[in-house]
Amino acid sequence: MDEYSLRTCLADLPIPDIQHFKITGSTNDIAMAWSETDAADSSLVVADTQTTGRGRLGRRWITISGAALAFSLLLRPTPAEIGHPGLFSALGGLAVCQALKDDFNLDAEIKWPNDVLIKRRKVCGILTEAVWQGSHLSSLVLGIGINIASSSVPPDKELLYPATSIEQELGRTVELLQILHSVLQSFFMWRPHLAEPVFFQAWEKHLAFLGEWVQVKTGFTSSQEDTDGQVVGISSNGNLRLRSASGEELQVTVGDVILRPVH
Ligand code: BT5
Repeated sequence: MDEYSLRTCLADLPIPDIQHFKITGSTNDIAMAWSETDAADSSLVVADTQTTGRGRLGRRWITISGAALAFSLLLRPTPAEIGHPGLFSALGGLAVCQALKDDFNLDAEIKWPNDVLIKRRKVCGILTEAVWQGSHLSSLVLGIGINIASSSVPPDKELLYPATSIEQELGRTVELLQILHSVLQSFFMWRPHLAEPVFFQAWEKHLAFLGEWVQVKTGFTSSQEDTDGQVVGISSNGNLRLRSASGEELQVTVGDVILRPVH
């Protein structure tokens, strides 16, 4: 990707400034450092490849140059948004789902809290990180990685969950920049609706495993505390709502969702 095409392609979107790297550690790190300056809301960092791309809990995110998208939006939350930092990953997920539907008629789903799946394989990972000044939330960095070409899909030994790419699902090549534009365009379309009923309706419409029995790994330690239940929906603060075998409703605030293994 060259910087001129990037700027030209995104010129119609409300993005005040762009930093583009052929190679960098993590676009989230660049955006977080940028947020310490007077960088404006919706500034964008894009990289062709990342050497230390990351997921949640210090996990690694792999970005293959020319085959994948890796970008981060620096967001200065408005007073209306500031109370909902936990909903931005879903906003990113919704933007990706909508772009894939509008451009390619691909049906994608959001695996709570932060993955986008096509046919139950991960095509996109999202990491939202907050920058605090004392107790004030000064910015949010919304990082999105999308597998475009087949060569972007890491080998199985690197994966916790099966992965795919847009080209693998479509069976033809696609333009990286076109997808970046579509995702950002739908992000800006959805952003004013964050936390509105229509936002939760759209999230639930795209929610993976709705009505199915899942296991949510919430422990992250050797003594995993798993929560089992049937997926009911999303709560107004972005928690995953489950119904237990005894019919009780549970809410999960953090974790990794898998279909419940059959014993
Ligand atoms: C995520 O975390 O999926 C969030 C990934 C966010 C990446 C973007 S790229 C731009 C920005 N800059 C960054 O440094 N990060 C953001 P999590 O749910 O914890 O999943 C991480 C797991 O996904 C890893 O442990 C691997 O199993 C798997 N993985 C790594 N690279 C992958 C890829 N390219 N495609 C599919 N799965 C991958």
